[in-house]
Amino acid sequence: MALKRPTWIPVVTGLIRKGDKLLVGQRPVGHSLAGQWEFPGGKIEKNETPEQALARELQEELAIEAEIGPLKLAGTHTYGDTGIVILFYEVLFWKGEPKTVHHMELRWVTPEELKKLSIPDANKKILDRILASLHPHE
Ligand code: DGT
Repeated sequence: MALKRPTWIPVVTGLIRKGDKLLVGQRPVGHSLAGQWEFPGGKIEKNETPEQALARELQEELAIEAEIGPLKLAGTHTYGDTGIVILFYEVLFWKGEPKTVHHMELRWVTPEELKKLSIPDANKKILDRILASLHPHE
């Protein structure tokens, strides 16, 4: 059987931290994975670096001016014919207070709370690694 190759889409997300909490947003109705809790971010557009794409997405989705920190880890996932390569950046500093511009709701959650939420499979399968990447002394 000939396998159909997925088209790969690069996605950037922010691990936006305040103390031991992370910011997650509930994906809006009308988008894929509606109702699931995601790390804010989105697809990299043409002529953007990953960091520029993430800064733009955080401005558009949360109305904050973010300083994009280090790349913490990457993951891959396929949804049917589409594959995503997802890059997770740490974000520790920003200007403004995150606003619900794009998501249905925003929440600051502890790792334990995050484990109980419905999150995209792309994130669920590497959640332990995502959380471990945030430990200050590895
Ligand atoms: P779509 O997927 O065609 O409905 O388009 P958008 O605009 O809702 O998708 P966007 O720009 O958020 O693209 C991110 C893609 O990556 C989307 O297919 C969902 C997937 N994804 C998986 N985990 C995450 C995550 O933690 N954050 C974000 N932003 N996207 C994630």
